[in-house]
Amino acid sequence: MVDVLAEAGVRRIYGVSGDSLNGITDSIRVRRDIQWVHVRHEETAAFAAGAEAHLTGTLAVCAGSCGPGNLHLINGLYDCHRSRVPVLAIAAQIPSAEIGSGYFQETHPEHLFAQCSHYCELISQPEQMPRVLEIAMQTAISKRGVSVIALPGDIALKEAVESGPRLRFSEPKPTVRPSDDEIGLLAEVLNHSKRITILAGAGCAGAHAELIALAGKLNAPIVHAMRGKEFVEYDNPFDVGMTGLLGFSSGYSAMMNCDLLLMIGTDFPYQQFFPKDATVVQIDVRGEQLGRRTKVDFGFVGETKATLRTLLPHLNQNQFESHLKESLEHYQKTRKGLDDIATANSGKRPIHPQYVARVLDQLAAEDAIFSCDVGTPTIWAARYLRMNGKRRLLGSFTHGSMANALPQAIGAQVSHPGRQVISMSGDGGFAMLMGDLLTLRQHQLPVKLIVFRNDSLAFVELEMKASGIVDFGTDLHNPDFRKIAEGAGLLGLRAETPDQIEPLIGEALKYDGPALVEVPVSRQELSMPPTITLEQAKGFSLFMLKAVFSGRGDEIIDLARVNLVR
Ligand SMILES: Cc1cc2nc3c(=O)[nH]c(=O)nc-3n(C[C@H](O)[C@H](O)[C@H](O)COP(=O)(O)OP(=O)(O)OC[C@H]3O[C@@H](n4cnc5c(N)ncnc54)[C@H](O)[C@@H]3O)c2cc1C
Ligand SMILES: Cc1ncc(C[n+]2csc(CCOP(=O)(O)OP(=O)(O)O)c2C)c(N)n1
Ligand SMILES: [Mg+2]
Repeated sequence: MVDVLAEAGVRRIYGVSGDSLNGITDSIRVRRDIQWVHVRHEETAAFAAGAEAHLTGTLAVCAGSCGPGNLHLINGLYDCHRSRVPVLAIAAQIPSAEIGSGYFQETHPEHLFAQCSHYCELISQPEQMPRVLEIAMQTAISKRGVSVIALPGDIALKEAVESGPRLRFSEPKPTVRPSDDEIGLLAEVLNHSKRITILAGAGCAGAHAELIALAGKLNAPIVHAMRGKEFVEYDNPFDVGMTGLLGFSSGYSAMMNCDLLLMIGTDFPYQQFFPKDATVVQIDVRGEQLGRRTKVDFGFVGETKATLRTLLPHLNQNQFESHLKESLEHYQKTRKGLDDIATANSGKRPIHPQYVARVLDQLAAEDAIFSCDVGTPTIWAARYLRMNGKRRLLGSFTHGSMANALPQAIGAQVSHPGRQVISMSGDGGFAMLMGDLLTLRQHQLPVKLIVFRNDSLAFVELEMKASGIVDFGTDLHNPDFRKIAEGAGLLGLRAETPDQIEPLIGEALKYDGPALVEVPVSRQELSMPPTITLEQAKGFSLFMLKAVFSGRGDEIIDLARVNLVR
């Protein structure tokens, strides 16, 4: 089994060992070409493998021992599967003769992982190997997502019957594009439209030049969806920002004010941000994605690069410049508005998280790899990190799980030893998988952790406020994170005032080893959506009423101070 993995280019397995995994870990122990990356929680292993797979585009592997060991993988595997990154999970199983007896640690991985995998099978005899493993790997790679093999510890210790891998071909990379007739139809629809907006997502990876050429031909502003940020936003004269609750108002209005919306490689999930009257055209490599999020008038199956390359010669130059011009002007205003709040606040507290993100963006390396926790760090990353084609951005954008940033940073750093890796952690998210701080020292991983300490589950608090609920259950009584970092053998730093942000982040980034910077940031930073719906506005006033009734009027004043009086 380990031979097959190594032959396929797998260089490491993330996991926590256990009796049922002994066969595998013992095989790894004696060889140099594959590493066992020992983490402190299996969820970390799955997120780390997902990060590696996202960054490299190739198969990454994690493992958990029987029962609770592999059960801990599950949330991370959901994230990998939903983000469509190729990950193989080895779920060790109890001794084969005990299956079905309610034995110690017995679970049924084939059932547990069915929903977060394309392929999930039990190996019950050596003759199934390497075929079942190879099917699992092929499925993870070709369908993009998770495959799981459940392997009882006793079977793993048996002698192999086959002597080596069966499959030796390289990964197939066919060209997929719409038929000539469909390209003709697509060109005709685009050639007859005036105000066109492009919504581009992660499916535009590797097609930057084609996308820019398309926008030029169509005079179309480009709005991006969050997972498309790292591939779409940079060197892009047509960029008008993101849309969605965390988006820019310019992204929102470019989508709402077009006659034709051209969706390319995106699964942007929020229906209310799609225009109601525009013609919608969608291009996606997966047919089942067409029309999933909004009504689509013309759907095409194709990879972005191949499709746009074939399409471009058929397009006429769009002559209507006003939509692009207005959208770009709107973007400049929005960008300035966001930049104006990312200030040091004349050295006074509270520290604005936007400022921290801005400084991080300015000081980070040209090819830094960032990860951001679900919660407000996702907002700051979306709005203040500048991508450039070399930088990368990891998050739990589709599954939306907290505590993703540190584990993803681990996978990024292990698989990219020379690169600067920065985790933008929430104080809630960081604490959730904080045990893996120890992994940074154990494996000498020079990850830089920036902990946005707002002493709350601030994103949830914001959601509660916006829906008119008085926030509850969101307080965090935090420890001294700097001391925890020091205790774990990291460089621990804490910024007290805005003017310490730059020097301390600079010091952490230069430090030759893992470092944590704890930054107390204001709790009540409103990350207002690009447009406030009537319901949300109502929600806010209701919140204010309820808060005043419950004697928390001081908090409203605080909220106003942070957001209005800067
Ligand atoms: C707290 C939080 C808040 C969020 N708020 C926002 C927000 O305000 N705005 C926002 O945009 N996102 C937001 N997100 C992220 C959001 O949930 C989605 O994950 C994101 O919008 C999807 O981005 P995407 O469409 O680029 O990527 P995906 O969802 O990964 O979609 C990519 C699509 O491209 C297709 N594809 C892949 N490869 C190719 C190819 N070669 N050619 C053609 N097609 C291809 C795929 O089949 C898929 O349909 C938020 C997430 C969190 C955690
Ligand atoms: C595993 C998990 N639990 C709960 C949630 C709901 N949730 C979303 S964001 C968030 C708050 C995150 O808090 P923190 O990491 O401190 O970031 P902040 O928003 O405060 O900056 C919570 C509880 C979730 N997304 N995932
Ligand atoms: Mg917090």
